[in-house]
Amino acid sequence: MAHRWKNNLTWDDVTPEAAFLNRRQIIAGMAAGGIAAGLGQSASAAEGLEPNTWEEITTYNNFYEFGTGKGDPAKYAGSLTTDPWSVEIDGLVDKPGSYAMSDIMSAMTTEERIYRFRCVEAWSMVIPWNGFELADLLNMAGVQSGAKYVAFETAVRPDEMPGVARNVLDWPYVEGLRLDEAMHPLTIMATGIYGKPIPNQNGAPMRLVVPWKYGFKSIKSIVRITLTEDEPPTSWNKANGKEYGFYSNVNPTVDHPRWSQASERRVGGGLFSPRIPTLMFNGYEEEVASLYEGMDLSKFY
Ligand SMILES: Nc1nc2c(c(=O)[nH]1)N[C@H]1C(S)=C(S)[C@@H](COP(=O)(O)O)O[C@H]1N2
Ligand SMILES: [Mo]
Repeated sequence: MAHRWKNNLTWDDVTPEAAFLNRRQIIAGMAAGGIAAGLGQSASAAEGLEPNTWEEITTYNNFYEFGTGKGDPAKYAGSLTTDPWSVEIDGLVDKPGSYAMSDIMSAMTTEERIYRFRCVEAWSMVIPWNGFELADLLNMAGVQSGAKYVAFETAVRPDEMPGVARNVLDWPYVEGLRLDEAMHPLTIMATGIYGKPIPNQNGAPMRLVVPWKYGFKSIKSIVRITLTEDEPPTSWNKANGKEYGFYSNVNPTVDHPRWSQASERRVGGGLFSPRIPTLMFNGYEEEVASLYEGMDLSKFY
């Protein structure tokens, strides 16, 4: 299933000519008046030039089960046993049960997806994931007609996760998507980065990636996937429902109560790099806007 999405950056985008262009000039040009003239296009081209380094992607993380510091996951997640691993797929599916990760990997075809990744805290990266479409996994289990949502759950292992001793969140970390969001071709289960197995701090052996939503929707180290009729609870919404909604679509026009979401800091951009404008649906508007037709996005934040 090798879809080529217009906004799915690939290594083909990294041309010598493009690399020659001065990124700051491109961004300054956009700010000076390029916004109306197809910013999405030029922005994705300009940003696509610089996937973040392996070092940046694997040492600046949010994975509170291992601590709340950005460096904690890289320090402590090595202790997580990720092999063997199994994922319970249950609820409204034809074939509920415990699926061994090794069986999932042999059934799925992985491909590379270079996606923008935008944390609600207003930092961002460009990450070359390897993975497969969540739809393929859900279809393997057989989604029943009554299913409207998909709930996800992360492992809780106090012995291996020093962060769960503190009640910064209710454990396990849980997340959810509407079924159409889960089945969207941009939604993937990531099992690798830069062609290598995904490191524990990034959510080994399998984590969700929903590139048009804030990063906290992309739940890590998944042990359970449940098809439900009702909207499932989600960790950050439970912790602070005024600040974090169920949808959490990247939206530069809907600010977080405590900070602006209009721009973001690209990790690794350097001390003097300008903040870059945040794009509607993180730059995937053309692909996903129709999912939210008629919805008030400031209400369903
Ligand atoms: N289980 C679990 N999943 C999680 C988190 C977490 O704390 N626990 N943090 C989320 C947040 S806030 C972000 S921004 C991303 C960070 O992914 P990364 O470390 O691979 O960049 O993971 C998300 N998934
Ligand atoms: Mo985040």
